[in-house]
Amino acid sequence: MTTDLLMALDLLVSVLTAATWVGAGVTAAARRPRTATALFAVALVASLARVWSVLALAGAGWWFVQEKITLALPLLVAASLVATALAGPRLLRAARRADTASRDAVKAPVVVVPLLGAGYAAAAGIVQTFLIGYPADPGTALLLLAVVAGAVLGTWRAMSARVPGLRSATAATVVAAVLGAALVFLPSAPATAEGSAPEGGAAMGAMDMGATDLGAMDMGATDLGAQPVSHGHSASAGSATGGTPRPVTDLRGPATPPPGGAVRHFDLTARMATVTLSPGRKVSAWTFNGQVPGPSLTAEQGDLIEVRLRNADITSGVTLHWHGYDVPSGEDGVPGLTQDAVPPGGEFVYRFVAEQVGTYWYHTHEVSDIGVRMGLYGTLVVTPKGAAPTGLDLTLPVHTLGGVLVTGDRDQSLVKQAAPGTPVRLRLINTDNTPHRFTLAGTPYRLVAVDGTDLNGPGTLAKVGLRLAAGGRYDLAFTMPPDPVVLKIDDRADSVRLVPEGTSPTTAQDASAATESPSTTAAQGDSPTTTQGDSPTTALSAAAGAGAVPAADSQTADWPELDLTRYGTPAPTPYTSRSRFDRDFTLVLDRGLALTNGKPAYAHTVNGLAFPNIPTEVVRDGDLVRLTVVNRGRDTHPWHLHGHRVLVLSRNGHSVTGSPLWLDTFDVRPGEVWEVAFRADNPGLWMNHCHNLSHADLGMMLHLAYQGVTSPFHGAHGG
Ligand SMILES: [Cu+2]
Repeated sequence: MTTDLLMALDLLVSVLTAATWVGAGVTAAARRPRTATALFAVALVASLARVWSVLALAGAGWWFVQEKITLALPLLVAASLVATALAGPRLLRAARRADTASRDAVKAPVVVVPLLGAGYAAAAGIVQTFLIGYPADPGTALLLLAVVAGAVLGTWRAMSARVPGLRSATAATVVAAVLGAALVFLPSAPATAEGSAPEGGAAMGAMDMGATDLGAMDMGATDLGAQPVSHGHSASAGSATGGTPRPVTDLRGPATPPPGGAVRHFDLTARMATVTLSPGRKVSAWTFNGQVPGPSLTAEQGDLIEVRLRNADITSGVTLHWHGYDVPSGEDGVPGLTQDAVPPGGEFVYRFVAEQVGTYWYHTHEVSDIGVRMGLYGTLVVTPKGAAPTGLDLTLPVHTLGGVLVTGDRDQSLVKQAAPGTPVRLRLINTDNTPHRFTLAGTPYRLVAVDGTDLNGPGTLAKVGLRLAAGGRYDLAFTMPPDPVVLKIDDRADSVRLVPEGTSPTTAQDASAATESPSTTAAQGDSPTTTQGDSPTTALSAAAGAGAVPAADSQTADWPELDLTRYGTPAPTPYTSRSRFDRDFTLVLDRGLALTNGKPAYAHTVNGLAFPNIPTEVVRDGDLVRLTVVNRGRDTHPWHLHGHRVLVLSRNGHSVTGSPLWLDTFDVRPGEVWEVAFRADNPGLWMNHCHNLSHADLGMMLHLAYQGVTSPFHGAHGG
């Protein structure tokens, strides 16, 4: 059973447990001994099932059960035993007789209070998991115990005029509550995470491994309510132990290209504009140069990319972050950390050498949840020196703009002609907050690159679904067959339709929807013939006239999802899960009550905390770093580290058996555990965050700081 399923099952069992204990108590109070006894029996079975489900979940790792094993389960077991001992015999006796006297007997406090108490204890465990999550600490444990004790005392007092020892019990409860609240809410000293000591092997699912990590996590737990550790504080903490402090503003790209490289200059102006997605469908957007996506930036490897960003009228400010591109830290575009956001009327010039070949994208990082959603993004494609793409090379950013799925700059099917035999490359970019599923029908193909990095020995694919994480990129390559090829997104309408040259694309759209390389062989489509208000579905059925894809291929929803960790062939990597790591960080992702930007919120948390209270991860230049990311929640978290690509070591304890996987964004689904590694070889101050930007906005981000690098910026929130 998957961890996700076990988590759901455990939740179901815990709800059943709480409901049946409370039900038994309520029916006993209502003088219905038979119903109460039946519910009591179910509650006992449910409680035992809860013990089983928690222990089963523990097999996935300590992170998934820490608060359950240290508090919820002991509390439930103790309360169930008390209820069984006190209420059990009386219920059974009354159920057998069922006369008035025994009916009256089961409404006595000695029966009702323990039954309800077990229900409160079970409910407390659920509340703890949802509101606090990982990790449980002594403060929250005391608070929870106080709440349960208070509820039991209150119930007892309501049922009986005389409760023995009420005063001292109440006093103890109040003391526990105050002590717990003090532990939870009083600030402790700010902290940075230095990473736990190297552990050697990477055995998964072992309890001792989790227990080791717990030691490191305690630091985070006691940090709740601490002052922000970021915005320069983290950096100065690092510099205290490092060499000469270096401001991040010194870590900039060169002014001139390396020998043989050209300067690729681009001007981007952020401004509000209305964009047309299809005839009749206009959307107001935040744009670069009046268009969404922004201008397509292209360069050859070794060129100097120089981008002058101006802000016309985006009042919240704007920056440029180069997603997946390992630029110098001062060019990374994180407001409040590497620069100040560019205000209306302001400008900022970014310069960096195009060292990485492949498919990337750029977007604003100021109030990025809104900014990117509104359209402040574009594509960046770098090709090898002197090897301009041949054939048809399409860059296809996929985005939800104004509630409509847009491929390139259109919400309609894009139709292209290509001569059979033409090499085709489709560069898929997910600029949304959630994953998209791509299918390609009509031809076998290869997934040749992920997040800009070529895969090793990618095999031929057909009839599979490709799930692309938010922020991620896939490059698909194939040779144009004599029949049409169809790319679908989320198994809905045709997104891109390639038809053999000579076929009449009767309903072809304007071919400008995607970025096209200069060498493309595709012909321009006819002028749009669709009428206003055409839905994508209509466009699909109309476009079907351009040549039929075999009927069997149209049911793409059934196609299995490609497992990237098993695709392609292995190749040597500079480090493996058996390497000795200088730093070891664990990020447990969850939801819970936490302060984010000074306000209490039901936040997306990392180790129980939210930005900016999550300890900054500190590394030294040259460190080999292992990052373990655990998802305890019910949302998918596309994890994204700036400035470095990471090598996937394992997912859910299984090593990568296919091509080495170098990613800049990896989708950590509910219940998953990812181990990734990277070499700290790009000094600076970096964001390490969930690329579901609404999650990041609700606290799910932290900083990774190199020792000795400082930031003069204290302004914006860095999101
Ligand atoms: Cu997330």
